[in-house]
Amino acid sequence: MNEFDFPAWLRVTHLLNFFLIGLLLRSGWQIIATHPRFYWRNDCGPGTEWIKFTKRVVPPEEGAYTAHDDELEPPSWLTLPGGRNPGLGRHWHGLATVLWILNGLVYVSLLFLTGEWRRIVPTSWSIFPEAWESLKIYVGFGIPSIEHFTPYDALQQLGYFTVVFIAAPLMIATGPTMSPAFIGRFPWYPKLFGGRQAARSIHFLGMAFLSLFIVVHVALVFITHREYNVTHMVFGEYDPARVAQATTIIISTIVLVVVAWLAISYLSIRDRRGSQKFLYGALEPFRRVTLNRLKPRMHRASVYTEKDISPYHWTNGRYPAPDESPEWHELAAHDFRDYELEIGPADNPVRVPFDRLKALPQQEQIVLHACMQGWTGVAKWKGPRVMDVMNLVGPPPADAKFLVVTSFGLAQSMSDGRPLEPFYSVIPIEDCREEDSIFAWMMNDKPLPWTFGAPLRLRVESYVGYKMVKYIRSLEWVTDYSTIGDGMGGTREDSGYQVINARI
Ligand SMILES: Nc1nc2c(c(=O)[nH]1)N[C@H]1C(S)=C(S)[C@@H](COP(=O)(O)O)O[C@H]1N2
Ligand SMILES: [Mo]
Repeated sequence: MNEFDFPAWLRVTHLLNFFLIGLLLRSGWQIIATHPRFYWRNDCGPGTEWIKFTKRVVPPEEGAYTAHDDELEPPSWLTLPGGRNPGLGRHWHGLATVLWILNGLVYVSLLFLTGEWRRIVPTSWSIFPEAWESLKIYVGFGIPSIEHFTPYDALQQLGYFTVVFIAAPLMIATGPTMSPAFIGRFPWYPKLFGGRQAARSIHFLGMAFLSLFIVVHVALVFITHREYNVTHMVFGEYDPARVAQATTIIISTIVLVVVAWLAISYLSIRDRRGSQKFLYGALEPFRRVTLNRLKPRMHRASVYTEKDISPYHWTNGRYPAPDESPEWHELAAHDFRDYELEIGPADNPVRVPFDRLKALPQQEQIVLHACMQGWTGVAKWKGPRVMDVMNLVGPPPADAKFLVVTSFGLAQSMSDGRPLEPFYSVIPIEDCREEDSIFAWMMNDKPLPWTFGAPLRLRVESYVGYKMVKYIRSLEWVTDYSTIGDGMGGTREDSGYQVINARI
């Protein structure tokens, strides 16, 4: 019927694409479940969603209901890996993205190198009237006759073109707006899409379009001239004698792929620590040549202004309950006037009075806070720089590699169910030196509210939110963190299986 064949590379990349898209969609849904609301504005204020997948109502008072409380628990047959595992979902999304892009590059390169691009790139404007004719036939539950398939009919060709050259690039372009490391280096980037939440919404709409496409596409393969499609897909050529065989092969392949998707979910849940380490290891080489090379910039402050400050800012991590930290409540009762920051080893720290921190040079920054769950908020933070505070007790020891920041507040859960330990995070020394790494004690021109980390909280703007410890009790330089907690570099890494001490 036409000069196009279905070479092996096309059939293989097509199958791989199917498998990888499944991983992308399912891990993407996992990420959505951690904050099942979509917005156009960066504030993410309650009631400003344009679509949401939860019936829960967010009380207007900040901190009364945390993002953690809002998380859904999707089943493992639906999402990757399922349950409350946003950390692993994000890891899988990252790995599937890398593999899907590599596979896509191979496909598109070969498409152009072999001249096969004409199969999906329309070369005449007549595609539009022809597609309109096709549409009329499909809508009337008819099928365009086989001469119109070169190798696809006009409507399908337009559909494939849109998927490969418009939707896929848009997904790739909006993805990095959800990486704090990327927007730390290119703070202006999300503005191209109308802001971080608008980009997230576009990414969601792209997902919805691709999902719909997949359903229609698979249906059409079996409905329109099935004998041509199935034999082409499997054998690369039309063979009326082998239609049944091709159909069986396709259906069993689909079943195998679905089983593989499910197996990956259940295996990840069964060994979460193993999956975390495996996925971290698999992605690290790619991070090394991409995100890890991005040195954050200081001009972030110029991207957001006073008028961008969010009227409502989501929270995670409540202030300590009275029985969790009587000490914190005692300090809070006196407006933290007696607060002393402990710097150094736990058995012999230097106690730095709050006033000395306030007497250091102060830095103010209006920035976008991005929680890895998906919500964002803009606020103005003020406080001394991390290195200035640390230098109060002398220069870092020669072997200092990481700063351990520990909270008065406790973790929400522990990986092995042991009694809750204080929330903490490990920050590499080079990130402490970043210009806008500060210990904030002011938020939006007022002393830090209880909910947002009083009396002192960390801000490292190129990080996802979970590294920014609130209610800071103590700081300590270490050379190695493998003996602290579960040894993964922080509470969220230990018990949330988040990415291990890397920029994401
Ligand atoms: N002590 C403590 N600090 C914490 C947390 C926590 O649970 N406890 N949660 C972290 C997470 S996941 C995020 S997104 C930010 C939220 O900061 P915010 O509540 O000021 O918006 O705090 C981080 N710091
Ligand atoms: Mo977070």
